[in-house]
Amino acid sequence: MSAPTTNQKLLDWVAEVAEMTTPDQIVWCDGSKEEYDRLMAEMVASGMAIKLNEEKRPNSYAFNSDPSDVARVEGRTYIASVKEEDAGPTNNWIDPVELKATMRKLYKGCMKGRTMYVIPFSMGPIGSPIAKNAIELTDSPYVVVNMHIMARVSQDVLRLIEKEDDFIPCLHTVGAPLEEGQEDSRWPCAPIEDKYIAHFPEENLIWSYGSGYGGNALLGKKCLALRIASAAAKREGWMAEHMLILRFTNPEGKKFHVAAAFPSACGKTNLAMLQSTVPGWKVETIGDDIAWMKPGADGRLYAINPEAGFFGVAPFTSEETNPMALAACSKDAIFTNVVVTKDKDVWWEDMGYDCPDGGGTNWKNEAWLQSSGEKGAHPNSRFTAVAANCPCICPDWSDPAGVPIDIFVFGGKRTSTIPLVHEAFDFEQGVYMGATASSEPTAAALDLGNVSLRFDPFAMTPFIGYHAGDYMQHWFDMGEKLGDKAPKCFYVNWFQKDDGKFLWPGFGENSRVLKWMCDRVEGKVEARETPIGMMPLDGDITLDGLDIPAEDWEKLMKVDTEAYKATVNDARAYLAKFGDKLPAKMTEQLDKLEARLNA
Ligand code: GTP
Ligand code: SPV
Ligand code: MN
Repeated sequence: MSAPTTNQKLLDWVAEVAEMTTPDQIVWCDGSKEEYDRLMAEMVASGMAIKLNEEKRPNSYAFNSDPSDVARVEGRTYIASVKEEDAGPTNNWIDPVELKATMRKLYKGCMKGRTMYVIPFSMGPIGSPIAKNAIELTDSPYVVVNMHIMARVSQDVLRLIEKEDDFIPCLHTVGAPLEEGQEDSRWPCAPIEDKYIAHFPEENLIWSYGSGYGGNALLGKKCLALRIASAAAKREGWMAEHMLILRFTNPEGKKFHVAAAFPSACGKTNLAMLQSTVPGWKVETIGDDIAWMKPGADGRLYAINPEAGFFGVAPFTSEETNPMALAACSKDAIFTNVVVTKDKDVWWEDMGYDCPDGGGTNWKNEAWLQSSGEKGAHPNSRFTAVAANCPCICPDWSDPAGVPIDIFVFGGKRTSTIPLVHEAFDFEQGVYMGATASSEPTAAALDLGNVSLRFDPFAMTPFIGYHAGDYMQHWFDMGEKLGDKAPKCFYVNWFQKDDGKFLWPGFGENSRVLKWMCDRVEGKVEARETPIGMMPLDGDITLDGLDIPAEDWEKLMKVDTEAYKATVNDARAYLAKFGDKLPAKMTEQLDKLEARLNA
């Protein structure tokens, strides 16, 4: 196939990679439906994909990964900046020259027996001043079809690359060359010790080896839109954040835009698609995972969603918890590591009903019965859904200008200590809240080990492409730049438990908390001052129609001073590792909080 571009830089890079990786053929992708259907048909024929029941789930497919390749691998993820101190204490670092030498050895001949796909894609609306043009080279057809949904794949991107002579190169391989006559495995990948998810932030370059799953392989997402973009954003004065974006409209038609940062598997997709239970208030989704934000001409902060689809956690997605996500994947969807039922539909744990016929094929591609008590879907099983198929997608979701953010929300999964909601006194305390956010680990990363709690600044720990201390300083700097136009900051915790039960019903009911935030932005309600921030007065978050005993509400709203003091000590110990890169404003905030707790 002749290359459909005249850009020499791109042609040279493709030729150089092909020479190193020796694929059997090169296919230039165009993002068309014909291409999608052809690749799916090939994968169905090879046994990698399962075509789902056309009546129940039109145009949809299921995949089972290798049991060793089911989530991001943070221990194998590297920020290879030229200087080690620029990667900072939260990232793995290897000297870029050394890492490239190691990876070149692995890349040598790694696409033998396979096709190398050239995927031109844009993160953000094609041609938008905030968007980025990129090329992913991959030997995984699964990656190609997922990129079709998650990014904007089009030959129009090649025209922009020709015009600008610029693109972000993203190289990916599953790391499993095929010898002559060797039969392929259902989900080829490399052993964990050979996997590398490598970023070279000074060169805007991504090299990924050995995994075919999610953020390890769909390089537009975490690698480009967060790690590489966060480093570029620091240099260029904008923000790339692990945040959902939603629009909340009140009965009078006034629109509020909320960007919220929760760690992986802590509720972003759910909040982004929330079905409001507050009469007259409505949520529309703009993004569920990543926000790119720039100050606009009016001095406010404008956000776009750089993605075009949702790569969402399947388990627990039900009619009751997230009907909009279910609707989004009712057609044109890809499912990875869920149960395939006997009539070729999908099922997962806590989908709201038992598995039809009592079982099917589990995520390991084995016959499975629900009565076995074993989980049928992997806890990090995912759906890939077209954003435009979501019934509550915001009509302005792909407006290249973005939406002005009024409210930042931070949070994580904490079964104790952290109340349902509190508000920062000012933006600087908001930055402190975001920077000391903490969460209990989830299934979204493979190798976090046996930790009970981790600090996860702005839910970005695994995604900051540079020194986390400089990143915190960047937040303070953005606050100064935005001045009184900076969003108001809040901290939430939907996950407090008592006797193993959630105290707060969560999901749609979280709209009650969002409404309180909007009332605060408008100055409609007063709040009470506590050592940790401003909290709702009784009655300002209505509990009508909820069955929450008074003592539970008290627990949800309690500031446990002693537990908080312990948290401050933990935060100090955690922040100590930032050394002289810790912003002075962080220490100031710690001291102030401690003084308020001791008062
Ligand atoms: P990533 O895609 O990994 O970044 O995850 P995410 O932050 O989008 O998380 P998601 O919305 O998929 O939620 C993860 C898990 O949290 C699911 O099991 C949800 O059911 C659960 N969850 C989300 N919101 C709530 C809530 O308000 N209350 C409770 N109890 N659980 C929730
Ligand atoms: C996350 O882990 O935060 C995800 C899934 O959104 S992945 O794309 O695999 O990173
Ligand atoms: Mn995420």
